[in-house]
Formats: sequence, C-alpha cells, structure tokens
Amino acid sequence: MKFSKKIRKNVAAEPESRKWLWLQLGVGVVMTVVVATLYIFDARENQAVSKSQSEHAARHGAISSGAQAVVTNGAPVGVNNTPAPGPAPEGMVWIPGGTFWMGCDACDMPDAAPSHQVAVDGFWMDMTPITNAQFEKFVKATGYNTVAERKPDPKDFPGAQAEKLVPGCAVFTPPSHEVSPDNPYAWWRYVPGASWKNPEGPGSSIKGREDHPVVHIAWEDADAYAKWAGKRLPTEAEFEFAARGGLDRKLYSWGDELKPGGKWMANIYQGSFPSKNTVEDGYGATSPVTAFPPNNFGLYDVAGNVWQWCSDWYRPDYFEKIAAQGVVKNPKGPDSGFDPQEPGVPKRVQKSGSFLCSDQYCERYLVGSRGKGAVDSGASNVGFRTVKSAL
Ligand SMILES: [Ca+2]
Repeated sequence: MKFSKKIRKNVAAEPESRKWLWLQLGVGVVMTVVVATLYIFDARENQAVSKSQSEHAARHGAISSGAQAVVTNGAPVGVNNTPAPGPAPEGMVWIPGGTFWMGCDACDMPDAAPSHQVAVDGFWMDMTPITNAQFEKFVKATGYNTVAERKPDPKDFPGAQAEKLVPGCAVFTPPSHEVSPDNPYAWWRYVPGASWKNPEGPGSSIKGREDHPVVHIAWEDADAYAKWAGKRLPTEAEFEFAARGGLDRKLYSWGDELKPGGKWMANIYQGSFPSKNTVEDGYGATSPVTAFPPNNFGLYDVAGNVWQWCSDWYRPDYFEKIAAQGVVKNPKGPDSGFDPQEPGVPKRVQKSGSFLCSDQYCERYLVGSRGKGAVDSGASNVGFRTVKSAL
C-alpha cells in the first residue's frame, strides 16, 4: 500500500508501546520461538566486513575536524577547539561542543522544524549505546529491576483487569501480510515476561547478543543506570550535536546520501514495512553496536539500531519556541512533556530511530529528526547511551 510522503512521516509515532494501552487492550502471548529466530539473525559475514571498516575509520581520523565552520546570521557555526579536560572515561569520547543548526527543515516533520542555532559545551559521550553486557553488570551490582520486570501497579492503570497486570514489554512481531502503517498494534505485541534479559519473552535470552544494545528500557531504567555509572542521559541538543559529528545541516549523521557508494551506514529497515524485511543491511533486528561505521566524532549507532533516550521532555512545538530566542546555549528541553496525539501521556525525547525505521515508515534516523516515548515504556527497539559533563 502506498502512502504519501507526508502521511508516512506523520503516522503514529514509532514505537507505540504505551504500557497502559496494552493492558487495556489485553495481553497477547506470542510464539516467542518464532520471534526469537528473527531476532538472532546473525549475518556474520556482513558483520565481519563492517567491523573491519569501523576499526579502520577509528584508526584513521574518525575524530577529525569534520566541522564545516561557517558564519550565519553573525553566529559562528562549527565545532569548538576545546581540548578534552582529561583522559577519556572508559568507552567514552570527547565531544568538544560548538554551535550548530539543530532540527531539520527538509525532513517534512513539523516537530523538527524550524532548524535553529544551538550552542553546547563540551562533554563526554558513550561511543556506543549501552550493551547487554554493560547493563548486566549494572543489574548484578545493584539488583535493579527494570520497569518491564515489575508488576504494573493497578493504581497506575485504572480500568485494567487485574489478571492483565503482568510484567512484560512490547515486542516487534512482524505480521505475515501487508498492513497499514498507521496501526502499530498490527506489529507490536505486549509479551508477558519480555524484558532486557528475555528480549522476546520467556525462553529467549541475550546469549550471543552481549555486544548488542540493551532493549526494553523505560526512561527511568536508563536514568538509573546513568546515575549508577556516575553519568547522565544526554540532552536532545547534546545528542544531535554529537550525532552530526561536525557536519553542517546534513540529512544524515554521515552526509546527505542515504547509501554512499551503495553501502548501508546504519541498521535500519529495508523492504516493505512491517511485513517483509529484506535485511539488505545484514540485520533483521538489533546489531552489534560497532557493526556500522562511526561518525566523525567516533560515535557508533547515532542512527538506527535502537532508539536512545534523552533527558528532555517532548513537546512538538519546542523548536518553534526556542528558535525565536536566537542562539540558545545548552537547552534542556521544556519543563514538561506534551504530545497532542496522546494528551496526558508524559513523553521524553528519543533520538536515532531504530532497526524498524525505513523511508516508508518513521525515517527518524534523519539526524535532525526527533522521536518520543512514553516514559514508562520500553520496547524491543528502545535503548540508551549516557554522557558525562566535563566538570
Ligand atoms: Ca536492518
């Protein structure tokens, strides 16, 4: 089924995994074996090639002066020369800060416009999304229980039947036939027992996926990990500045071409969403966090693979408001979240898009685009990475 570009880009936000609605709708138990088979698709050959290219990029100037410094409206746009304040914390890279055009006018996404100038100070950022292995360390050290593992409190879900209030999370379950992309419930299933360590539900595990990003992460889970690690979640502005890698107003974190030289640069979706993934990039679900090339700052997976939580509340009109204020320094988002598509459901910003985004659906791997997520909900394509302030 063909949809106009405008409709495709404004269809229901992905992921639509809001827990209370799932519980109202009822709980579906899926054939986890079938889904697990899809998820552990490996494509070792592709991985080997990509990894070798990634390592090459890291050795040869991944952290380059990628900035295209220009002066626009009197404000210098570009990457600062601020040196790293010390040795890099393990697994992190120094993002020197600077001034950039945030957002995207060409994306045809109202919440990402207008593009506007933003300045951010330097900070450390995780080179990759947090992996299953990293999250496991956190859980072993703290005994932390993620939101998906907790029994939903009836007080939070008025009207839901008691027997439906079971721990679980939303798992991508591709339908066998073509469906309209405006009905996410055709491909999301609330799976009892699904969580970071059982990504497709009971019987599935993270074995063999230790270097994949952790998933089924709600905002407070990400925040708890960050605090334990002595870090924090990035602001939306920090994430986008870092993802752009010093490139000025490009569509993607690597440039303006989706597939430079015919090569996939991120783990996204190919084929006819959601029923037929042709897996041209080698991965039908999550991929190892260094499977695709890093950007100019040496950051992996700033587009595709998994959505990554930011600290900002989400409002679709936020860019409009701050664009009127000139160059904004270190913006931290609005005071509260509001999504007119779901008033009353507090949401925070997510960036990068996921392995489920394609040019037919979502397309939010575009570096200046924005995602959003209900704070109490993860999904099988939602993870995070952390940052650390310089001081
Ligand atoms: Ca893919």
